[in-house]
Amino acid sequence: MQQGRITRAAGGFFTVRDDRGSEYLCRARGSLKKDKKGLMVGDLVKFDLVTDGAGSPTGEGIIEEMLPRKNSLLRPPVANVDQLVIVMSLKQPECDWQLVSRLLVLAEKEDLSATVCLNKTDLFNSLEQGKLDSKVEQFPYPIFYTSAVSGEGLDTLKEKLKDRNSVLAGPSGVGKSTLLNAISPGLSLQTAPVSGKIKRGKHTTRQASLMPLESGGMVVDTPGFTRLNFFDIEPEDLADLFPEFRELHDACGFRDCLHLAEPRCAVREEVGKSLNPMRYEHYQYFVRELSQQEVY
Ligand SMILES: Nc1nc2c(ncn2[C@@H]2O[C@H](COP(=O)(O)OP(=O)(O)O)[C@@H](O)[C@H]2O)c(=O)[nH]1
Ligand SMILES: [Mg+2]
Ligand SMILES: [Zn+2]
Repeated sequence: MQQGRITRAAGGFFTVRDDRGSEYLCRARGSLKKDKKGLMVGDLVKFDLVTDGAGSPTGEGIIEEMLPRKNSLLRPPVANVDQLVIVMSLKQPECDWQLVSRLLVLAEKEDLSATVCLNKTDLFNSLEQGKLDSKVEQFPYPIFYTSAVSGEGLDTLKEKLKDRNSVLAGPSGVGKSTLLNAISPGLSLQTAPVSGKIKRGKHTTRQASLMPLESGGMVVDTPGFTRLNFFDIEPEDLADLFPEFRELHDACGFRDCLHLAEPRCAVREEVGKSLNPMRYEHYQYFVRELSQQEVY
Protein backbone atom coordinates (compact mmCIF):
# COMPACT_ATOMS: atom_id res chain seq x y z
CA MET A 1 0.00 0.00 0.00
CA GLN A 2 1.10 3.58 -0.66
CA GLN A 3 0.91 6.48 1.72
CA GLY A 4 0.13 10.08 0.91
CA ARG A 5 -1.73 13.22 1.82
CA ILE A 6 -5.04 14.42 0.41
CA THR A 7 -4.44 17.72 -1.32
CA ARG A 8 -7.83 18.22 -2.95
CA ALA A 9 -11.34 16.86 -2.51
CA ALA A 10 -14.23 17.31 -4.91
CA GLY A 11 -17.27 15.31 -5.89
CA GLY A 12 -16.18 12.13 -4.16
CA PHE A 13 -12.69 12.21 -5.69
CA PHE A 14 -9.53 12.88 -3.74
CA THR A 15 -6.16 13.92 -5.06
CA VAL A 16 -3.50 12.16 -3.01
CA ARG A 17 0.13 13.26 -3.15
CA ASP A 18 2.95 10.98 -2.03
CA ASP A 19 6.35 11.94 -0.61
CA ARG A 20 7.92 12.05 -4.06
CA GLY A 21 5.35 14.55 -5.24
CA SER A 22 3.39 12.15 -7.48
CA GLU A 23 -0.35 12.67 -7.44
CA TYR A 24 -3.08 10.06 -7.72
CA LEU A 25 -6.78 10.50 -8.25
CA CYS A 26 -8.49 8.35 -5.65
CA ARG A 27 -11.87 7.23 -4.51
CA ALA A 28 -12.47 6.12 -0.95
CA ARG A 29 -13.27 2.57 0.08
CA GLY A 30 -17.00 2.39 0.88
CA SER A 31 -16.44 1.73 4.56
CA LEU A 32 -14.37 4.93 4.85
CA LYS A 33 -17.14 7.10 3.48
CA LYS A 34 -19.43 6.03 6.27
CA ASP A 35 -16.92 7.26 8.82
CA LYS A 36 -18.73 10.07 10.58
CA LYS A 37 -15.94 12.55 10.07
CA GLY A 38 -15.28 11.86 6.39
CA LEU A 39 -12.01 12.46 4.62
CA MET A 40 -10.58 15.96 4.44
CA VAL A 41 -7.88 17.85 2.64
CA GLY A 42 -4.73 17.38 4.74
CA ASP A 43 -5.56 13.84 5.84
CA LEU A 44 -2.78 11.26 5.66
CA VAL A 45 -4.09 8.13 3.99
CA LYS A 46 -3.05 4.70 2.84
CA PHE A 47 -4.14 3.77 -0.66
CA ASP A 48 -3.87 1.02 -3.24
CA LEU A 49 -3.01 1.73 -6.86
CA VAL A 50 -5.56 0.72 -9.46
CA THR A 51 -4.09 -1.21 -12.37
CA ASP A 52 -5.41 -1.72 -15.87
CA GLY A 53 -5.99 -5.05 -17.62
CA ALA A 54 -2.26 -5.38 -18.34
CA GLY A 55 -1.37 -4.78 -14.72
CA SER A 56 0.10 -1.29 -15.18
CA PRO A 57 -0.84 1.51 -12.80
CA THR A 58 -3.47 3.89 -14.13
CA GLY A 59 -2.59 6.80 -11.88
CA GLU A 60 -5.75 6.16 -9.91
CA GLY A 61 -6.15 4.66 -6.49
CA ILE A 62 -8.48 3.52 -3.73
CA ILE A 63 -8.07 5.01 -0.26
CA GLU A 64 -8.18 2.18 2.27
CA GLU A 65 -7.34 3.87 5.52
CA MET A 66 -7.02 7.26 7.17
CA LEU A 67 -4.18 7.80 9.64
CA PRO A 68 -5.01 9.53 12.95
CA ARG A 69 -5.51 13.28 12.71
CA LYS A 70 -3.41 15.74 14.65
CA ASN A 71 -6.11 18.41 14.40
CA SER A 72 -8.71 19.71 11.99
CA LEU A 73 -10.25 23.00 11.04
CA LEU A 74 -13.80 23.48 9.86
CA ARG A 75 -13.35 26.67 7.94
CA PRO A 76 -11.57 25.95 5.73
CA PRO A 77 -12.08 22.19 6.14
CA VAL A 78 -8.51 20.92 6.46
CA ALA A 79 -6.74 18.45 8.72
CA ASN A 80 -3.22 18.14 10.17
CA VAL A 81 -2.41 21.82 10.06
CA ASP A 82 0.90 22.99 11.58
CA GLN A 83 0.13 26.68 11.71
CA LEU A 84 -2.39 29.35 10.96
CA VAL A 85 -1.13 32.47 9.22
CA ILE A 86 -3.67 35.23 9.62
CA VAL A 87 -3.30 37.68 6.77
CA MET A 88 -4.67 41.20 6.96
CA SER A 89 -3.90 44.28 4.94
CA LEU A 90 -3.09 47.59 6.59
CA LYS A 91 -5.34 49.37 4.08
CA GLN A 92 -7.76 48.43 1.32
CA PRO A 93 -9.32 46.75 3.22
CA GLU A 94 -8.34 48.02 6.65
CA CYS A 95 -7.13 45.53 9.23
CA ASP A 96 -9.98 43.96 11.19
CA TRP A 97 -8.35 43.32 14.56
CA GLN A 98 -11.43 41.74 16.07
CA LEU A 99 -11.40 39.15 13.30
CA VAL A 100 -7.71 38.59 14.07
CA SER A 101 -8.56 37.81 17.69
CA ARG A 102 -11.45 35.63 16.61
CA LEU A 103 -9.17 33.55 14.42
CA LEU A 104 -6.61 33.41 17.21
CA VAL A 105 -9.22 32.02 19.61
CA LEU A 106 -10.10 29.32 17.08
CA ALA A 107 -6.40 28.54 16.62
CA GLU A 108 -5.91 28.22 20.38
CA LYS A 109 -8.89 25.91 20.57
CA GLU A 110 -7.33 23.62 17.97
CA ASP A 111 -3.87 23.90 19.54
CA LEU A 112 -2.54 25.52 16.40
CA SER A 113 0.34 27.92 16.45
CA ALA A 114 -0.55 31.21 14.82
CA THR A 115 1.16 34.25 13.30
CA VAL A 116 -0.20 37.51 11.97
CA CYS A 117 0.94 38.81 8.59
CA LEU A 118 0.14 42.45 7.88
CA ASN A 119 0.30 43.08 4.15
CA LYS A 120 0.34 46.17 1.89
CA THR A 121 2.94 48.10 3.88
CA ASP A 122 3.50 50.09 0.68
CA LEU A 123 0.18 51.85 1.35
CA PHE A 124 1.18 52.87 4.87
CA ASN A 125 3.13 55.97 5.86
CA SER A 126 5.35 56.27 8.90
CA LEU A 127 2.75 58.23 10.88
CA GLU A 128 0.22 55.45 10.38
CA GLN A 129 2.88 52.89 11.19
CA GLY A 130 3.65 54.69 14.46
CA LYS A 131 -0.01 54.60 15.48
CA LEU A 132 -0.18 50.91 14.69
CA ASP A 133 3.00 50.18 16.63
CA SER A 134 1.42 51.47 19.82
CA LYS A 135 -1.81 49.61 19.12
CA VAL A 136 -0.02 46.28 18.87
CA GLU A 137 2.27 46.76 21.85
CA GLN A 138 2.24 43.60 24.00
CA PHE A 139 0.36 41.73 21.32
CA PRO A 140 0.74 38.09 22.40
CA TYR A 141 1.41 36.58 18.95
CA PRO A 142 4.16 37.21 16.41
CA ILE A 143 3.34 39.87 13.84
CA PHE A 144 5.28 40.44 10.64
CA TYR A 145 4.88 42.88 7.77
CA THR A 146 4.81 42.25 4.05
CA SER A 147 4.20 43.99 0.76
CA ALA A 148 3.71 42.13 -2.46
CA VAL A 149 4.42 45.46 -4.21
CA SER A 150 7.73 46.45 -2.58
CA GLY A 151 8.77 42.90 -1.71
CA GLU A 152 9.13 43.72 1.98
CA GLY A 153 8.88 40.68 4.23
CA LEU A 154 8.52 38.12 1.45
CA ASP A 155 11.61 36.25 2.67
CA THR A 156 10.14 36.17 6.18
CA LEU A 157 6.89 34.73 4.84
CA LYS A 158 8.78 32.15 2.80
CA GLU A 159 10.82 31.16 5.83
CA LYS A 160 7.71 30.81 8.03
CA LEU A 161 5.95 28.59 5.52
CA LYS A 162 8.95 26.40 4.77
CA ASP A 163 8.43 22.67 5.40
CA ARG A 164 5.16 23.11 7.27
CA ASN A 165 1.48 22.73 6.47
CA SER A 166 0.01 26.17 6.79
CA VAL A 167 -3.40 27.70 6.36
CA LEU A 168 -3.59 31.30 5.21
CA ALA A 169 -6.76 32.91 6.45
CA GLY A 170 -8.19 36.39 6.31
CA PRO A 171 -10.74 38.52 4.47
CA SER A 172 -10.71 38.61 0.69
CA GLY A 173 -8.71 41.36 -0.91
CA VAL A 174 -5.93 41.46 1.68
CA GLY A 175 -3.46 39.86 -0.74
CA LYS A 176 -3.22 36.21 0.32
CA SER A 177 -3.11 34.83 -3.22
CA THR A 178 -0.82 37.62 -4.43
CA LEU A 179 1.64 36.86 -1.61
CA LEU A 180 1.64 33.14 -2.39
CA ASN A 181 2.21 33.85 -6.09
CA ALA A 182 5.10 36.14 -5.14
CA ILE A 183 6.91 33.48 -3.13
CA SER A 184 5.94 30.55 -5.34
CA PRO A 185 5.20 31.83 -8.87
CA GLY A 186 4.34 28.35 -10.18
CA LEU A 187 1.08 28.47 -8.21
CA SER A 188 -0.46 31.05 -10.57
CA LEU A 189 -3.33 31.73 -8.20
CA GLN A 190 -6.06 34.03 -9.34
CA THR A 191 -6.11 37.45 -7.71
CA ALA A 192 -8.68 40.20 -7.91
CA PRO A 193 -8.58 43.92 -7.30
CA VAL A 194 -10.47 45.13 -4.27
CA SER A 195 -13.77 46.41 -5.55
CA GLY A 196 -13.87 50.15 -5.18
CA LYS A 197 -17.32 50.52 -3.71
CA ILE A 198 -17.29 48.33 -0.65
CA LYS A 199 -13.50 48.11 -0.30
CA ARG A 200 -13.74 44.40 -0.05
CA GLY A 201 -12.27 41.88 -2.44
CA LYS A 202 -14.25 39.60 -4.68
CA HIS A 203 -14.21 35.94 -3.86
CA THR A 204 -11.74 34.42 -6.25
CA THR A 205 -10.22 31.56 -4.26
CA ARG A 206 -12.85 28.84 -4.11
CA GLN A 207 -12.01 25.36 -3.03
CA ALA A 208 -9.70 24.44 -0.19
CA SER A 209 -6.70 22.68 -1.62
CA LEU A 210 -3.27 22.02 -0.21
CA MET A 211 -0.64 23.41 -2.56
CA PRO A 212 3.06 22.60 -2.55
CA LEU A 213 5.39 25.59 -2.28
CA GLU A 214 8.56 25.78 -4.35
CA SER A 215 10.57 26.43 -1.19
CA GLY A 216 9.11 23.39 0.62
CA GLY A 217 5.98 23.01 2.69
CA MET A 218 2.34 23.13 1.72
CA VAL A 219 -0.26 25.80 2.05
CA VAL A 220 -4.02 26.26 1.90
CA ASP A 221 -5.17 29.55 0.45
CA THR A 222 -8.68 30.24 1.70
CA PRO A 223 -11.52 32.17 0.22
CA GLY A 224 -11.95 35.33 2.19
CA PHE A 225 -14.49 35.68 4.92
CA THR A 226 -15.42 38.53 7.18
CA ARG A 227 -17.68 36.77 9.60
CA LEU A 228 -16.86 33.73 11.69
CA ASN A 229 -18.97 32.31 14.45
CA PHE A 230 -17.74 30.64 17.57
CA PHE A 231 -19.31 27.44 18.65
CA ASP A 232 -18.60 24.92 21.34
CA ILE A 233 -16.99 27.51 23.60
CA GLU A 234 -18.47 28.29 27.00
CA PRO A 235 -18.04 31.89 28.20
CA GLU A 236 -16.09 30.65 31.22
CA ASP A 237 -13.62 28.84 28.98
CA LEU A 238 -12.85 31.81 26.77
CA ALA A 239 -10.10 33.27 28.96
CA ASP A 240 -8.21 30.01 28.55
CA LEU A 241 -8.05 30.75 24.84
CA PHE A 242 -6.37 34.09 25.49
CA PRO A 243 -2.89 32.82 26.42
CA GLU A 244 -1.85 36.12 28.01
CA PHE A 245 -4.85 35.93 30.43
CA ARG A 246 -4.35 32.26 31.22
CA GLU A 247 -1.27 32.76 33.33
CA LEU A 248 -2.84 35.57 35.37
CA HIS A 249 -6.01 33.71 36.26
CA ASP A 250 -4.62 32.13 39.44
CA ALA A 251 -3.98 35.56 40.86
CA CYS A 252 -7.64 36.65 40.55
CA GLY A 253 -9.66 36.97 43.76
CA PHE A 254 -12.29 34.53 42.56
CA ARG A 255 -11.53 31.14 41.13
CA ASP A 256 -14.33 31.45 38.57
CA CYS A 257 -13.43 35.06 37.71
CA LEU A 258 -14.64 36.00 34.22
CA HIS A 259 -12.38 39.09 34.32
CA LEU A 260 -15.31 41.42 33.74
CA ALA A 261 -16.50 43.32 36.80
CA GLU A 262 -15.23 41.10 39.61
CA PRO A 263 -13.17 42.74 42.36
CA ARG A 264 -9.50 41.82 42.70
CA CYS A 265 -9.24 40.68 39.09
CA ALA A 266 -5.59 40.20 38.12
CA VAL A 267 -6.40 40.39 34.43
CA ARG A 268 -8.20 43.74 34.59
CA GLU A 269 -5.40 45.00 36.77
CA GLU A 270 -2.89 44.40 33.97
CA VAL A 271 -4.86 45.89 31.05
CA GLY A 272 -2.79 48.71 29.64
CA LYS A 273 0.25 47.46 31.55
CA SER A 274 1.38 43.99 30.50
CA LEU A 275 -1.86 43.31 28.61
CA ASN A 276 -2.85 44.82 25.30
CA PRO A 277 -6.09 46.85 25.79
CA MET A 278 -7.45 45.96 22.36
CA ARG A 279 -7.19 42.27 23.21
CA TYR A 280 -9.12 42.84 26.42
CA GLU A 281 -11.85 44.65 24.45
CA HIS A 282 -12.12 41.72 22.10
CA TYR A 283 -12.35 39.40 25.08
CA GLN A 284 -15.24 41.39 26.58
CA TYR A 285 -17.03 41.44 23.25
CA PHE A 286 -16.63 37.69 22.74
CA VAL A 287 -17.78 36.82 26.28
CA ARG A 288 -20.95 38.80 25.68
CA GLU A 289 -21.47 37.12 22.34
CA LEU A 290 -21.00 33.65 23.86
CA SER A 291 -23.33 34.41 26.77
CA GLN A 292 -26.06 35.43 24.35
CA GLN A 293 -25.58 32.24 22.32
CA GLU A 294 -26.12 30.21 25.48
CA VAL A 295 -29.70 31.38 25.86
CA TYR A 296 -30.77 29.33 22.86
N1 LIG B 1 -0.78 47.93 -2.77
C1 LIG B 1 -0.77 46.62 -2.60
N2 LIG B 1 -1.70 45.86 -3.20
C2 LIG B 1 -1.64 44.51 -3.00
C3 LIG B 1 -0.65 43.91 -2.21
N3 LIG B 1 -0.88 42.57 -2.20
C4 LIG B 1 -1.97 42.37 -2.95
N4 LIG B 1 -2.44 43.52 -3.45
C5 LIG B 1 -3.63 43.73 -4.31
O1 LIG B 1 -4.79 43.44 -3.54
C6 LIG B 1 -5.81 42.88 -4.36
C7 LIG B 1 -6.32 41.59 -3.76
O2 LIG B 1 -5.32 40.62 -3.79
P1 LIG B 1 -5.62 39.06 -3.69
O3 LIG B 1 -4.32 38.37 -3.67
O4 LIG B 1 -6.60 38.66 -4.73
O5 LIG B 1 -6.30 38.99 -2.25
P2 LIG B 1 -6.92 37.72 -1.50
O6 LIG B 1 -8.38 37.80 -1.69
O7 LIG B 1 -6.55 37.89 -0.07
O8 LIG B 1 -6.32 36.50 -2.10
C8 LIG B 1 -5.16 42.68 -5.73
O9 LIG B 1 -5.54 43.76 -6.56
C9 LIG B 1 -3.68 42.74 -5.46
O10 LIG B 1 -2.94 43.21 -6.56
C10 LIG B 1 0.33 44.74 -1.58
O11 LIG B 1 1.24 44.31 -0.87
N5 LIG B 1 0.22 46.09 -1.80
MG1 LIG C 1 -7.34 34.91 -2.98
ZN1 LIG D 1 -10.06 37.95 36.78
